[in-house]
Amino acid sequence: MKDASAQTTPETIYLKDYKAFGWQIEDVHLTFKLSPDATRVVSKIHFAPNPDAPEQEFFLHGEELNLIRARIDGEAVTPETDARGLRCKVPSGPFLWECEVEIAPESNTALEGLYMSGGMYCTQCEAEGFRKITYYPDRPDVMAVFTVRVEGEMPVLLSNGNLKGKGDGWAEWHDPWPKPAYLFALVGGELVNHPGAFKTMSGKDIELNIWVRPGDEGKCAFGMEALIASMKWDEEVYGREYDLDTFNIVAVDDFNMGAMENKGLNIFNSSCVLASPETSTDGNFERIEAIIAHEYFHNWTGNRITCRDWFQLCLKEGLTVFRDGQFTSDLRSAPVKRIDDVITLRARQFPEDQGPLAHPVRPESFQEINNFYTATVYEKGAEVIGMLKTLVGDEAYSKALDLYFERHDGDAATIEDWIKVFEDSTGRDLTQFKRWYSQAGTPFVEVSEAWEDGTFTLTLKQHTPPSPGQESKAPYVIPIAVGLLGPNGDEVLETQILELTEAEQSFSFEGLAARPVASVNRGFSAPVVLSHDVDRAFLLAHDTDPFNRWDASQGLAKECLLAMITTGAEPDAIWLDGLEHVLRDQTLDPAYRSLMLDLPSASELAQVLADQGVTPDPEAIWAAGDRLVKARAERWKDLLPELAKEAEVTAPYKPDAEQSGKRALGASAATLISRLDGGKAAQARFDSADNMTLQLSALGNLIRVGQGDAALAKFYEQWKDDRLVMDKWFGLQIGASEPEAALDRAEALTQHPDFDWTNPNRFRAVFGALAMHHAAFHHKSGRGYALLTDWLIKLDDKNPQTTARMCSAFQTWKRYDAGRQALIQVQLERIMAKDNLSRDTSEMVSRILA
Ligand code: 0A1
Ligand code: ZN
Repeated sequence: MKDASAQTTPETIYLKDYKAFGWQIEDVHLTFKLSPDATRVVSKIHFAPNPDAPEQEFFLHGEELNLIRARIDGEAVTPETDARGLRCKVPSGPFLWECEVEIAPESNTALEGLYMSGGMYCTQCEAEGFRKITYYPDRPDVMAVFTVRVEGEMPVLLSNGNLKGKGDGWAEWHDPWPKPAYLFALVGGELVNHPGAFKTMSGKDIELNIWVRPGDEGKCAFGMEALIASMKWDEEVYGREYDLDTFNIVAVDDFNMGAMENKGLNIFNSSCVLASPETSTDGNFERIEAIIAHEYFHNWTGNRITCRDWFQLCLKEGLTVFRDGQFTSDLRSAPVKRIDDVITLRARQFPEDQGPLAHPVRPESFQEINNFYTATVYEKGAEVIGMLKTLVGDEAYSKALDLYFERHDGDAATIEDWIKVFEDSTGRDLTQFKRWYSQAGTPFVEVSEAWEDGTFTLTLKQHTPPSPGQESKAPYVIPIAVGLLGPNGDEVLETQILELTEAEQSFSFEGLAARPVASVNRGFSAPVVLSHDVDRAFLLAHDTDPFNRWDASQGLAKECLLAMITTGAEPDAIWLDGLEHVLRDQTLDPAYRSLMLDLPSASELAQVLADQGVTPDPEAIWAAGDRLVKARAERWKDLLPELAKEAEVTAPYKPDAEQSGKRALGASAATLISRLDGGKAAQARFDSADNMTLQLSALGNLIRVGQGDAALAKFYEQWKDDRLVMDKWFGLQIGASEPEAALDRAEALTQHPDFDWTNPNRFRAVFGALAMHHAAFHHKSGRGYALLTDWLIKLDDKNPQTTARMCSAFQTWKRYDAGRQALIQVQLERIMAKDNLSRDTSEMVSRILA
């Protein structure tokens, strides 16, 4: 029997309905008496009427709370409660609200609010988790100063702000900076700290700590270095200084996302902070550095200036992603970072923007805000800021940011505020630019050329296809960076920014001696799909813009694979020759050359085929990719050992850009070599590996050539007690296998005793790997779809957030043939029919089905 009440259509919230809260909060005092099944939370809050708000009933959010008592100005009251919160008659002037609730962190498996992970208490309040801790106006525009007393038997008791006192079984914290409830945090546990220190630009000494479970102390040093580097960078580049006495980071094993920027007490998924050379890959190190920076940078872009409402999420996320990208570019290689970002954008954001889940960078409605922590809000949000910076220039960008911090410090701001800062500081009208925030969909830009009497003309046409709820789109302001190359490959026109503002517009370049070759959208200056009939082999050979040189090769790779898929053509020799030339150029960064060797993903090829009106066949895409890899291995059999040799690292392991670039090139070469020698060299690399980067890439190569079983068993024995390494073991054997073997392995792994499916990292290790394995997931039998669905249905009762997020594996379903679409539809309908389906999953699946 279905529970009818749980299946009623969830309420939709609209941006246009925003209304300020009727009260302001002077201060909040919270006392926690921690207990796994009966934590008591006592709150004392001074409310005063908000003169700027419309009159309204007093409503506090509250979910899954057991109300023990409530008082107003010392008098007991009996509020009306329902599943969403509490209503109460309150005095017309200021009053003191006191309330006690009981909650059970032990049985909180949604990992939202106060929950337990490996015996430790921790919280996750963004976006709307605080309402599972106590009754409160849980909305980002209500900001208050918090004082928190934590009582519990654990030796370490943490909250936001500065430590005011502690004793046996208690600690008291005070955060002087007004903050919204989503930035509240509390941690209690048997933790050990890796300490650090930082002196700020004005000479203040800050105590730093990374708190971990005993046994993980050896994996904190890198995170601490990254934190210190971030603090320094934000002072030097943005003039932002840290503002508390202490900065704490805590590692938690059960976490739905990467990390959380709670004021002064960042909580991290342990996979995003713990690192050691033996257990982490170079990629893990780089990601950890970026996430630590991201969370730290939120202290200003997110915490000191927060969002008025959740529709403005990109205000903090787009800007903070943009800032962490600048940080990585400064510390490592800017071109490599740009290419990595575009790979992610094309793999994650473009499919979202071109499918049923498309939404604007600033959405206008939602049912469950947790479903909008998306690649569009984060990554496209950052691209929009990049475009703004390109349009106004570096200096004007810095000035605008100074004004933003000066004008809005302490505010809960909006995108309008953000845009106004740029308008006021540059004098530019940004009305049209703002469309990037309100229109969904990836723009397509078509480039055509004309050449006459020394004048070269580029005509650019923009078009953005319809997306859910938005049938027609107005033109965007698109900054297109263009350079021109002469016939001998020399640059005859340095990079210029063309501002495309019309649906169609022409730009002329006069006085040229010969017809040039145009390098368009250099550095991926705008997040668009470009179609330009250009001599890509020439750009691969000569482009001075490293991004476009790489992208020329990607374009050739796509053309080559499409021809192999659709006509059975042989691999394109001209492209492979051009690529070989780049690979042999030792003046180029090894990391860059390794990226040159990467092929476009199967999913991207499927999208390109779909864009051309051809229904993608996952089996054919897999077969063509496999044929191309073998052909490249054969063709380059002399070059590969040379690259492997050049890439050898003899110095002690360091996860810096230089060494990791070499290892990446070495791994690319080794992958191809393993296709020639049946895995002999990979076995030797695996046996002698003294770091995880090497060990894991060798293991992947062995699995791919069908020689992985012994190595997998050995790896398991070596690492079975390290949960983060075991996540890699689970994921890799699916990701590196041939399609049918990948499905067999995925099915078997879900029965493995170490498959702790309630842990989001382990769940994602298996199902993330399956969903990313294009040919396995889209196997014509439908096995991949059914397996994922079985487990999504199982997980939904425990953890709606992770379930909903993983449903996006189905978002591209309309690209495929009728048979596959029917198989997917059955699964999506099975999810919809589940009893008590969560609001999160229900919203995602209905949008995908719509
Ligand atoms: N603000 C965090 C991301 C985050 C969002 C939601 C969470 O739980 C539902 C957790 C973290 C960031 O951008 O890093
Ligand atoms: Zn963020």
